[in-house]
Amino acid sequence: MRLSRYFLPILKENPREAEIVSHRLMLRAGMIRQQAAGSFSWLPLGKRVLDKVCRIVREEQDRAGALEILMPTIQSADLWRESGRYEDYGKEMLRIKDRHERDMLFGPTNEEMVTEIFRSYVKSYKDLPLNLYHIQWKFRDEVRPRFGVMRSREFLMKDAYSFDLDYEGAKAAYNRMFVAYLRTFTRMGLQAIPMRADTGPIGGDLSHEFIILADTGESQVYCHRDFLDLAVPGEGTDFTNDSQIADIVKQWTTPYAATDEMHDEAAWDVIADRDRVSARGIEVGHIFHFGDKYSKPMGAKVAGPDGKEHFVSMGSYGIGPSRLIAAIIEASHDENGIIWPESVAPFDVGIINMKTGDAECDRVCEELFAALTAAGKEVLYDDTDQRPGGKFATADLIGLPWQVIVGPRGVAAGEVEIKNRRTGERETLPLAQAAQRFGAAR
Ligand code: 5CA
Repeated sequence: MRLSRYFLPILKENPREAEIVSHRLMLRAGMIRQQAAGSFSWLPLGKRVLDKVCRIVREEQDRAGALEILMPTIQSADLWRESGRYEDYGKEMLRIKDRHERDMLFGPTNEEMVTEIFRSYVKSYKDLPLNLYHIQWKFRDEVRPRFGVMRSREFLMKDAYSFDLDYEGAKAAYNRMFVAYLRTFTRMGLQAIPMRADTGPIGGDLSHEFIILADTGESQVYCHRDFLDLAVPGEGTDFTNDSQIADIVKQWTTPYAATDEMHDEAAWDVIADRDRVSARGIEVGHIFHFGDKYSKPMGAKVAGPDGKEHFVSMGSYGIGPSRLIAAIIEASHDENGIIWPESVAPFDVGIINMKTGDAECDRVCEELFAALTAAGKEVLYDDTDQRPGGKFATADLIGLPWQVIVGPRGVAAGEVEIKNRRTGERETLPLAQAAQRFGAAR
């Protein structure tokens, strides 16, 4: 992509409304545009990151055996009357009437709708286990939308829903999502700690929040230092092996970890001072087991091996991709801007032409741009006529992992400079090697 043809509305000044660094940097880097309280458009740079985050989420859901579907955002109130949540949900639910005066709502979550799908088709335990997920916009009329996409009213959610014959099956499904979550967040460069959590309006008796430690987090959390060194399960994890998956969950739930609502002072007191981590945290994922809370009132049942009918045992599993992007920035930035982990960076490499219009600089940049693109790299080529200082500032602000800097002096000597955004390390390389460095053939 050539920057001269791109839409990257960079802000020079710090927007006054942004209280935390991720919100400030997302606005300054031209990733998002606020449209109303707690509602944002995703501009090209932001959309690329959102897509990469969703792709990782999807890959790990699929690996764990979940199946992707897509349900509508607007739901019928009647479904929610069946579960009893239409009255209970309160002001956070955006209620709408259609032209026939029928009560509708903008979905804050999808337990009812997915249970309706399930009960319409699945009648036998032989079709279980089943886990259906989608990635879809949600609306919650939050009292205090704030911090940009961190707590917004309209936000993207990956929500998965598992159906099993009994508690044992449902626990195995819960465990698979638990392990998938560990892998998902690690792949985005985040250290997420699973903590016992309150179930709120979703309900149920077993629940974990996945928390990223950050000073700007909205929750107070408590955990054992051991979590900081636990190894995350690798790509080869066998999600069909229930006992292996249960062992991983056991390992990750044995040290103490709880959010404020679930905090247990007695258990906390026995942990040595040096092992205690009491910090602020950002909730990026939340998983629930709630048994027959929805299947019973909504009549979702299957015939079991005993020939009897059983209400299915369910769980739901949420991740907020839009919030995750803010969390990644909170965890990875410096005074000059964002530092993207390679897995979610909007582009892999930025090429900075320090003297656009200079025939040799232009030629070298074009060659590099072509070679890196051919090597499968996503490249943002700054071919604008801004001064070098401005280009460097933009490159640091948008945080691509690598910068290739092409200036007249280097080009005359047959060299370019490569900068690693994270470490700040710079290296001067002969032209031919620069492209090879990013995997291009000679
Ligand atoms: N149905 C369940 C799980 S599928 C559910 O709704 N869970 S939740 O309420 O905990 O939300 C799931 C995830 O969505 C949260 O962990 C968080 O990452 C994200 N999320 C929730 N509210 C917001 C919000 N206001 N803004 C941005 N992301 C949010």
